[in-house]
Amino acid sequence: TKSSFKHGMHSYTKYNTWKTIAAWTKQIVKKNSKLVSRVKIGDTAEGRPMYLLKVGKQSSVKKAIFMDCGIHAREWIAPAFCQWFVKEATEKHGKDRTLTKLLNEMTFYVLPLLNIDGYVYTWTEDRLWRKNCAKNPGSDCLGTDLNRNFDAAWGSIDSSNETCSEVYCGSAPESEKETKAVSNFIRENIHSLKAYLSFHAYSEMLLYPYGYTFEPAPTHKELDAVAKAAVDALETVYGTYYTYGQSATTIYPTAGSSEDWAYDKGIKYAYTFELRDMGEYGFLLPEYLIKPTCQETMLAVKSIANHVLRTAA
Ligand code: 0X9
Ligand code: ZN
Repeated sequence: TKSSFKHGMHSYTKYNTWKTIAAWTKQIVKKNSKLVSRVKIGDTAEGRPMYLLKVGKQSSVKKAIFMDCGIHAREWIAPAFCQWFVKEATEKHGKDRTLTKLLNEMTFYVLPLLNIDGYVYTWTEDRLWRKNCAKNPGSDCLGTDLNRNFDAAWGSIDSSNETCSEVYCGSAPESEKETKAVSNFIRENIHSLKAYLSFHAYSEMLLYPYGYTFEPAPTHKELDAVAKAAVDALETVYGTYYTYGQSATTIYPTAGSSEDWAYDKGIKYAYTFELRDMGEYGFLLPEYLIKPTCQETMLAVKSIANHVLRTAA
């Protein structure tokens, strides 16, 4: 078609450019208007539109799950998963029992690419770029680590005030347009939101709050049980071994993450996924591994969503 010629052909088993992903968000709505709609939640520092896909059978207020992919620019498998999730929803609604029930009774807000400017930069300038690309006044170094910029113990642990650092936390909580857009959307929809899932790579881990303190979260027992069930489901597909646990102790302590912030806003089921692999390819996960990674991750997401549907008030 004309649009695939202009933007490059979209593929679920390849890494897509932002242009292709943006065109895809429009196409998928056009082809599945009963199940998917598109909302612009803001603009990036460089002025690109941030598109969020609302996925699920349209009806009045339902329990909702928010998913962010690609906070970190170089973690390409994360946006690939968000696209895969929407594909599965549109192809399997009415066919897969579990997914149909979930989509009928819940809304999934899928942000396929949070850090768009950074992602574009990984295609054009530096494949291993992590932060966004906002200019830092008085500095030659670009960017803030958006997963240090949320208003959760901001600036305390594993964050830097140095603009050139990979974990620069920004000039203030939510100083970045991308963080602000997500936080505003969450605040506006807080009453329906029951879960927040943040997708990263790599390490094969499922993490829950807190990252900013070694104190266990008040509901850590339930968070742990739900994580265990999700990881067990994931492992049934290819036997991929995931570890799970509190962020601060399982990976390392970090302040200002989206997961901790969402949890402190009262979103009970807040998780960070570190997708494949274990470091063999790391951020450069080859395209032939997109499909198995997404297939197994689907089972974990469905497991968490099922739990949310059954239990969250
Ligand atoms: O450092 C991060 O932001 C995440 N790891 S990554 O390698 N993808 O950069 C881990 C975040 C874990 N979540 C919390 N600490 N809350
Ligand atoms: Zn990351």
